[in-house]
Amino acid sequence: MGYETILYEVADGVATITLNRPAKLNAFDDTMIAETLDALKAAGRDEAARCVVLTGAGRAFSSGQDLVGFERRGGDVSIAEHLRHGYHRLVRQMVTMEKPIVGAINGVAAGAGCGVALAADIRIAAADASFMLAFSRIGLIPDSGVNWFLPRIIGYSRAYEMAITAERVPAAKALEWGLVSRVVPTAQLPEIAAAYARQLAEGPTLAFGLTKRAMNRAWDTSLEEALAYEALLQEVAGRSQDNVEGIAAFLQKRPPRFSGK
Ligand code: LHQ
Repeated sequence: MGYETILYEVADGVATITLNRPAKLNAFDDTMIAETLDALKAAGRDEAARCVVLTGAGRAFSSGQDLVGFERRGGDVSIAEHLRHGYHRLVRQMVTMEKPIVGAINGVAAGAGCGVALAADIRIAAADASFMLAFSRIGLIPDSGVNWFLPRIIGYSRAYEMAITAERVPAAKALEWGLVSRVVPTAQLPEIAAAYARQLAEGPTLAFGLTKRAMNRAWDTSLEEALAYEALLQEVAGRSQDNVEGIAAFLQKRPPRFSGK
């Protein structure tokens, strides 16, 4: 696919999306927002893609909104409209697509770049990576879903402090706070994230997708509703080829060969 601002490839069951404006630390302009959304949708549709890796080229994951491009449009631009048409669709697509998304956080994730990193299901960070809610430095509030994701992941007080101080949270602290699952040597991040994603791509993709749906729904429901919904989805998982294969493999004492269906 002919993208200008991202790289997209599907190999070994993994769709890799690389934000690719390294001279601007992968700041999001309109094209990069649209292309990332398009690539996520393509990965969602592609049966050959059973896991997604989202990462950045160069030394940053993403520095958030491209402030140069944005500022040049003048004062009459509606930020709300920009958010609704851009980041909201991106973040919603990430949360609703029923395949695991691994954020390979290779460097700083700032502003909306942090929002996009938080919308991934699992984050693996390079030792040099950091997370920064840069918004307050320019007199804004967190957006692109940060207010929803971050307190849920690290708790309100840490999230609020990150927002009002705009200080960088380094990878080691992010690990301690549960913001990332693993920290790996920077040079090895692409290889480690790819190997991990390949392993996930061999899993029961349908069940992985339904799990994502069940957990995301459960944030906003009562226990009773969550129990009812998981029973409904388990009925679907229980009729999958992978459930038959998983049980057969267990009984035959061999590793399962999941098709994702
Ligand atoms: C950039 C950017 C950038 C353009 C680095 N844009 N060029 C939503 C809707 C509408 C409006 C506003 O916002 C939003 C959501 C948001 O995302 S708000 C938050 C926007 N992001 C920021 O405020 C972060 C701005 N960047 C920084 O604070 C620093 O660049 C960080 C801390 C990320 C990295 O610092 P350094 O490692 O020291 O790198 P640097 O500052 O030297 O940047 C390298 C180059 O990248 C530099 O260009 P140059 O031509 O001088 O080499 C920067 O101008 C450019 N760049 N971020 N967001």
